[in-house]
Amino acid sequence: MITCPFCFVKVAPNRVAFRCLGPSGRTVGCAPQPDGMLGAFRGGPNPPVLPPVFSVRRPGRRAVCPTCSRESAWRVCPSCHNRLPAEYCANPGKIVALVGAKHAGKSTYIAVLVHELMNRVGEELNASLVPCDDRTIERYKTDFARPLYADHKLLTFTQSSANVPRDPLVYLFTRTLGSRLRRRTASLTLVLFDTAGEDLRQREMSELHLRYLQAADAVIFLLDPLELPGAQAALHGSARERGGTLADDLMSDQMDVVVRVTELLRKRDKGRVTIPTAVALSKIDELREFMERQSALHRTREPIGALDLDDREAVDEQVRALLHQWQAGMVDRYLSQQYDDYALFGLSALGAVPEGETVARSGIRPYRVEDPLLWLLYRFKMLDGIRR
Ligand SMILES: Nc1nc2c(ncn2[C@@H]2O[C@H](COP(=O)(O)OP(=O)(O)O)[C@@H](O)[C@H]2O)c(=O)[nH]1
Ligand SMILES: [Mg+2]
Ligand SMILES: [Zn+2]
Ligand SMILES: [Zn+2]
Repeated sequence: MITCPFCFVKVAPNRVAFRCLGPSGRTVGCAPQPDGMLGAFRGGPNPPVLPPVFSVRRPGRRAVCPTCSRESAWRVCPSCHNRLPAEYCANPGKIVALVGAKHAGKSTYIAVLVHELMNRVGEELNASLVPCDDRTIERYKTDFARPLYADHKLLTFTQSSANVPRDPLVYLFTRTLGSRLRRRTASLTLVLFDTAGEDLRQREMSELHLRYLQAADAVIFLLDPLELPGAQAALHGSARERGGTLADDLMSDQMDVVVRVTELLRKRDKGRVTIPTAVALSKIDELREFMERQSALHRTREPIGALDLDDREAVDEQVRALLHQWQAGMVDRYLSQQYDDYALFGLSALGAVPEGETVARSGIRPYRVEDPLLWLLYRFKMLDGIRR
């Protein structure tokens, strides 16, 4: 079974469909036509116009279109008509889902994480990050990279919720492992929905988001520390005056998303959640001056091409201590009750507090954005852990 990384329907290998390549040059092929199924999946008024989808009795890597007889290797999901990349069919990766409440910093995190994985971190880990379809490439450019990296605009101000597409960005993150003689590759499928938080808060979670979480092999939660009761107070120098109560914490958007998603995962795992779960405080740049200088969250991670287990433990401990200090210890207690395998992180996509609607003049200097991913890679035995 392959799980479609777009609609998360499980597809038996013999049910994979194909899209005709259509006419090109002198080669005949079926004329493009509106694809209602793909249109319905993406939402919006105009369905894309593409050559038609067909299925064959025994699908292999290629199939001959029954209408025009042209051979095609363009495999698609029979349920949503999105392209199923060849590498994904051959080697379906672990699906990593990203969730967080509105304004937790998801868009910014996606923009910066993808950029880092393609550049600095990709190099360090000897890994590639490949978009799974053309739309991911295009949307990353227009909705994420251009506004943030070229125009230095905060993403909140460039996206109105009315035109946020509901299909995810999908990437394969692939590492080459093993010795020279026994090389193999292993992949993570990063499925990045930007709207998840808002939709997850609705009483009726959408079918798509339900399947998304049901298919996930790992979850990254983004929590906005500025929304935690005690952190606000810390920022305003009155940390000790306000005691957050349990009810208070549960009411917050941040926690609401965590609880909803957890309930769903628990149902799936029939008890405690067993998949590795990274819980990351975003925007940590805002709070660094309130942390001790020598602390783990003041250090940068050294690029050693492995997970530094001592550093990992130090960060985990510090974030736990911060949560308790900010009267958000409930978050940690809740996680420890519900999850077999969770880890705490602190990161900053921007690296500095933004100025109005633009990023800080010092530019985008991401801090520990890749940490959750390194830990997940380690958990999936795709990255070594070392003690120094
Ligand atoms: N200080 C700081 N603020 C951030 C960072 N990332 C996002 N923000 C702020 O949080 C707001 C919401 O971010 P966004 O990515 O749109 O959140 P989303 O609703 O989860 O997609 C932005 O407008 C920024 O002001 C960060 O790394 N540091
Ligand atoms: Mg967003
Ligand atoms: Zn699909
Ligand atoms: Zn055809």
